[in-house]
Amino acid sequence: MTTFPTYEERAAKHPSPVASKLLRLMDEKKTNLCASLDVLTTKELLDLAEILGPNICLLKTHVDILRDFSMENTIIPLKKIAKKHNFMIFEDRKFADIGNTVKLQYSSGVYQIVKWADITNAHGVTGPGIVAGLKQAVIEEKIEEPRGLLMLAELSSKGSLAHGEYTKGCVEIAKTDKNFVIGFIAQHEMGGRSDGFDWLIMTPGVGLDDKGDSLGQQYRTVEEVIVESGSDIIIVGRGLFAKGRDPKVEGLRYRKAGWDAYMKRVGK
Ligand code: BMP
Repeated sequence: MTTFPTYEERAAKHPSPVASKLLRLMDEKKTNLCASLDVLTTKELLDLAEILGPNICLLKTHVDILRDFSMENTIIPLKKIAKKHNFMIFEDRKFADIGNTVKLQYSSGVYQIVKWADITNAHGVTGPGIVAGLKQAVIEEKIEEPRGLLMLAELSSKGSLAHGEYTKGCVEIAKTDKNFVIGFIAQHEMGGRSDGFDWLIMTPGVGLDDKGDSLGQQYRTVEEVIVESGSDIIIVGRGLFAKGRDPKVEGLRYRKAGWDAYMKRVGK
């Protein structure tokens, strides 16, 4: 049977400062839960961040959904809450253009993602220039805090075209920059820790009560994702805060489920 190293062991050896910081935080805080907050207003985002903060390692945003986004009223307070509760921020931007365009999208416009998100992600459809372009934004903007990128290797939605050769191609693109690319949004492990790579696998499409939604989302349980598929981080959205759910209660519940599954995986 394969033995899995702990988050702590991986943190100590990881070549990426972002991945290392995240793995250490997960170990110290005892959580592998990422809250995905697709909400319409800054108030809802900040309120949920405050409630869920103690139970999460990572908070995932889609800032283009917010009706009232601003650096001053959204990002500055969100960063304060992240510091207070010790979690990192992942903007789920899903970049998908040529290198030069994504460089501009990452650094400029209304959102200036490179300035505040520890982690962002990209599709592999345009080829390795996407990694180089995003990395150039970090360098040219002289961002001092470490930044990390996830490649979208597989998707949770029904009928997704991201599988087989496409997924393998994403792994090859990830290998072009092992300090900047920290892992994958995926449904399974991507080659484990072979060849000197220690990819972080973050998995959306996780739900303990529902099987999916009416628009193609498909949910798997925490146990399926962490123990059977070898993922590192569960990404949970509506399972935490949909109408009728108490985010405090659900935050604790998913955190415990995620941690218990991790303990089982590492054989503790
Ligand atoms: P929910 O748990 O409410 O279904 O939300 C899932 C979140 O994860 C959404 O923000 C979605 O954009 C994202 N996501 C996903 O559901 N499946 C993927 O394969 C990739 C994603 O980023």
